[in-house]
Amino acid sequence: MTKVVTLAHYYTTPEIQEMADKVGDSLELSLFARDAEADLIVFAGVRFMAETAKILNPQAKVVLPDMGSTCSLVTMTDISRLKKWREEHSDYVHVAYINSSAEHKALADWIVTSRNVDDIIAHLYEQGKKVIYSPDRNMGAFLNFQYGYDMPLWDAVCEVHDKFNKVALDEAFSLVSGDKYLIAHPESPLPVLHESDYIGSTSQMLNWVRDYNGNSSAVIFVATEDGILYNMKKARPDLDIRQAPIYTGCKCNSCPYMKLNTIEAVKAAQEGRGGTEIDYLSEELMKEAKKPIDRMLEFSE
Ligand code: CIZ
Ligand code: SF4
Repeated sequence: MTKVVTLAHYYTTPEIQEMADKVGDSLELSLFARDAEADLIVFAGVRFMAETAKILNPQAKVVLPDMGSTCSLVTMTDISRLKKWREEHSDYVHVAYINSSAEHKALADWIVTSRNVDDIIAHLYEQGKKVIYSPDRNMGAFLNFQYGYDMPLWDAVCEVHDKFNKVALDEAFSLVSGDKYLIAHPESPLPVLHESDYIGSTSQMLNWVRDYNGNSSAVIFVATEDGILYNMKKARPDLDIRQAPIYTGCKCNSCPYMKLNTIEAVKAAQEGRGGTEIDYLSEELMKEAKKPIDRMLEFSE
């Protein structure tokens, strides 16, 4: 019998999360995939995550339910331009966010996630290194601001987080008379991060909500993809947790790529009659892409 393991990212719909053996953020799911004893891993997330899973567990058959599940951080990054940028900064250490293609990772010295990026870059600066950061411009701008770095940044954004804005937030805040909090993912623009009470990865934001022990009538606004609200509300049904607004009537804090993981597409992948196998990465590419990931894991684990 084929042993199937289904992984779902927090940004998929509640129905998809219910179909999964494990729900998590991109790093947690990749590590789970690495250690999974499965014949088939169905990765209900986006393509760069399924590629990372394949790089970490090349023996496994990894299937993405819908190959359209890309990410704007990937599609906004032209690899030949990135190569040139890397060459122009040959005396720098290239740190790349895990939200990047396998080709992108192969051009990096370190991979980071939103959970370990602060510590890894601080470690490099302590060693007197100069650092370039790709692909997320918002995250890079935040790190430069927060720590006084001057890292040259690649110019790509998450099309979901980049839409959060201070005007809509201020309007929403003005309608709440009592206590209010904003928690945000660092892929959000700097003016939004300046307004935030807490900035963290998806799992860290979830933990913040879980552990919240302030005024129980406070409103908690969340600036990240809307899928996570399901887990937050499940963890703390007693709290008033709301999506941070983008602009009136807009539901655009939903990632269109994550939402391609429909019930039908995931079911078809689980039954071996649908989805696309991640089998297009050459051994050489996987080897090169794995080096900066291993460096991160050695540092963080
Ligand atoms: O924006 C994303 O895709 C994120 C935050 C993924 C993750 O789990 O780190
Ligand atoms: Fe990419 Fe943004 Fe979607 Fe995450 S939420 S997969 S960063 S487009």
